[in-house]
Amino acid sequence: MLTMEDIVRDGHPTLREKAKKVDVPPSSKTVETLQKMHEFLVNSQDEDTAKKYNLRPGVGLAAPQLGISEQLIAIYFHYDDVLYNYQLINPKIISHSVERACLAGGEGRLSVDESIEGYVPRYKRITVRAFDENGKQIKLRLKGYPAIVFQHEIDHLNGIMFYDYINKANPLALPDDVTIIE
Ligand code: UDB
Repeated sequence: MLTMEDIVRDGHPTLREKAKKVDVPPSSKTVETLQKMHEFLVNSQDEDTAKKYNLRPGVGLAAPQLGISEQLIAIYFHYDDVLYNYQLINPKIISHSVERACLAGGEGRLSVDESIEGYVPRYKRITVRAFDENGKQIKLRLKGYPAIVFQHEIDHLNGIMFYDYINKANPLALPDDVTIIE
């Protein structure tokens, strides 16, 4: 199983690279990597397992966070009684709203130990095209918190960090018309 030791720290070069596209249908190696990423998220949200291995409860993980420069993400969380459980290959935002949204408490990241304060404005609604772990093409429409999690993970595939979006002069400055998600 993966633990925090498998997650690269901020400053690791892979986090700033553009991750490579992955072959579809996926190789058994790719399927295995996705499965491990999924398992890490599930373990991290299980109280006993998280305590035992000192895991921070994660909602999403991107392959570059494991030092693997490939376009793979895993997502696992419940929101509004809906389970968002995805293992995606080559995910891409194909359209988005003009409207923005951000989390009231800002964003953290598994690769960043210390907390970095500030609003991270993102698109309020996105449409994502990707392949699932079976190599089937899928299209997802997301809004609000789920849209933010997907944008956070897809950014990792493009070498982008959440703190790149924070207004350096005034981290709590907000552009107009941004919905704040509590
Ligand atoms: C996370 N977890 O996984 F609202 F039970 C964060 C970390 C960085 C704190 C581990 C998280 O937000 N968990 C969470 C949130 C809840 C309720 C709950 C657990 N990520 C994903 C990540 O680092 N991927 O690269 C950071 C999130 C910040 C906003 C979107 C993703």
